[in-house]
Formats: sequence, structure tokens, C-alpha cells
Amino acid sequence: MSNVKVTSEVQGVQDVYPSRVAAQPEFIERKDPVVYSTWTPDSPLTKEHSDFYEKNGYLFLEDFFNEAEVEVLKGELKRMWASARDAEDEEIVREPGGTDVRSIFAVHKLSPIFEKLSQHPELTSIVNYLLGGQTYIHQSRINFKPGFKGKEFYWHSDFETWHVEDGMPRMRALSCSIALEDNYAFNGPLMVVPGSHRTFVTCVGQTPDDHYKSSLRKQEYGVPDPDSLTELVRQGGIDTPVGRAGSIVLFDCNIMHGSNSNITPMPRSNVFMVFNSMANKLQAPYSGQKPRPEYIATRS
Ligand code: 6CS
Ligand code: FE
Repeated sequence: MSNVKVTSEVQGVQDVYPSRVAAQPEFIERKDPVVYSTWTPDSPLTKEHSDFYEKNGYLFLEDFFNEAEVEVLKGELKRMWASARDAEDEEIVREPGGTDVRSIFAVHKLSPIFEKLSQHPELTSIVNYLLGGQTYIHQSRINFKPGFKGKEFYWHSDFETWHVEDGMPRMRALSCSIALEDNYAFNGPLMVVPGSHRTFVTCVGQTPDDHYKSSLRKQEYGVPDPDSLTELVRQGGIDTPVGRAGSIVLFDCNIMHGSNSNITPMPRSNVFMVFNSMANKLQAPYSGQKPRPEYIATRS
């Protein structure tokens, strides 16, 4: 689409992805590459995997971590879960309407084990290939979905939030979700809309102050409207990349994704590491509001 209306300006810079400013939602064509490197036989992904990521906006790699590695990560996750229950640290986010732990943010700073995970050589070489150069951790977190009571994450594009609320300029970031329990189609796994990373869906509605205090429990602003979602799913369908503990999903910052609640007995816990290109460091939030805290969005 070339008839894109540029409706907002921050710091005198044109915003090519304006969201939460217009009264009607709009589809804006992606203005950025998906894979930032040219594939060669020395690249850390096969050509097929690299092409799959470019086309679909995500890539599933089974058994990326072996059983011994998974055990270490799981032990740390359990330790953090137990100590979070009665703690009051700001990094801990609780379920909407309850006190169960939903997420813990900045785990790469809170735990040496997750810090090491964020620097994992094979992982960072794939990430640096996809994003074309040096990267840093924009955000890390654990999402817990214990059996019977883990709640859903409604459909969203991470980039929409990171752009509007954190001032991430362009689509040059990705998430790596590491499964620390076996993921099935039925225990609330990540659902993605393949190909949706090529379309920026603008959202309607202004952002309340300190939005993160409610949005991380249940997001109500910065979510796409039903008609836009219906159209994206009509075009791309829905994939649920699932597999054994130790598998990973790499997904583009703008892919439309979400997950259902978990009413099965099987827990689902994933660690997320979000990598952003050093060439894409945060600016002032495009909402004009004050930036979110460092434990949600790295600025330093
Ligand atoms: O607000 C955020 O940054 C985030 N919210 C969601 C629902 N997913 C990604 C990210 O953690
Ligand atoms: Fe997300």
C-alpha cells in the first residue's frame, strides 16, 4: 500500500508506523526487511529455515536445547516461581483479578543462569544473522501457565506496543520463546498468524498513563480490532508451533500472536528473550508519554 497516511510526528521525525492515533484501524505495509542478512552456506541457519522465517515470520526449532540444559533452566524457573509467590518486586506480574504469578520480567538480570541463556552462542549467532549485526536484550521474561489456571494473552503485535510505548523505531527485533515444558496444541501454546509480520495493524484508542500496570496482566489497549484479525487469519491461517521442552520459536516483532488459557493439567512455562538490533535503539515513546521502566524495556 502506498497511500499510507502519516499522522504523527515525534521529535520532528515522521512516524512510519502511527498507531493509537486514528479513529479507524488501518493496514500499513511493512517498511523494513525481515531477514537482514544475505544467506550464505556459512550462515547459522539453513536456507530453508531462513526462507521459512522470512515468509512466515517465525521459525520453530525442535530440541534446540538438550535435556541436561533444560533441567538446569527448569530448576532455575522453579526457584524463581517459588520465591516470587510472596515477593513484592516490581518485575513480578500477577494474573488479572488474582495473585498467582503470571510473568517475571528482566530474568536475564535477576538470574545468572538466564543471563547466560541470553548470551548463548548458537542462539545469538542466529539472532544476529536474522537482525543483521549486533543485538542486545530489549526485554526478557518468564510466562507461567500452570495447569488449570494459566490465563490467556490476547492477540497482539509486540512491535505495536514497543513502538508506541517504548519508542522502538523500526521492525528490527525478534523474540525467542524457549519451551521449558512440553508444549501441546491444548495447553495454551503460542499461536501465530503466518505472514502477518508483513502488515502493521494500527490500533484504535489512546494509551492510559502507566498502561503497563494493567496491560501486562490483561491487555485492553493496543489490541487489534476483530475485523483486522479476521482478515489476517483469512490470509494466513493460524499455526501453533509446538514440541518438546527444549524447543524454541523465533518470531518477528510484528507477527500477530497470542495464546489461550491453560485448563489442562499440563503446565506450560516459557522463557522469552527479546533481541533488538543495536541499530534500532529506543527513542522517546511515539505516544509522547513517559517511557516504561527499564525492567520492561532496556534503554541504558
Ligand atoms: O508489553 C509488552 O512489552 C509485552 N506484552 C505482551 C502481551 N507481549 C510482549 C511483551 O511482553
Ligand atoms: Fe507478545
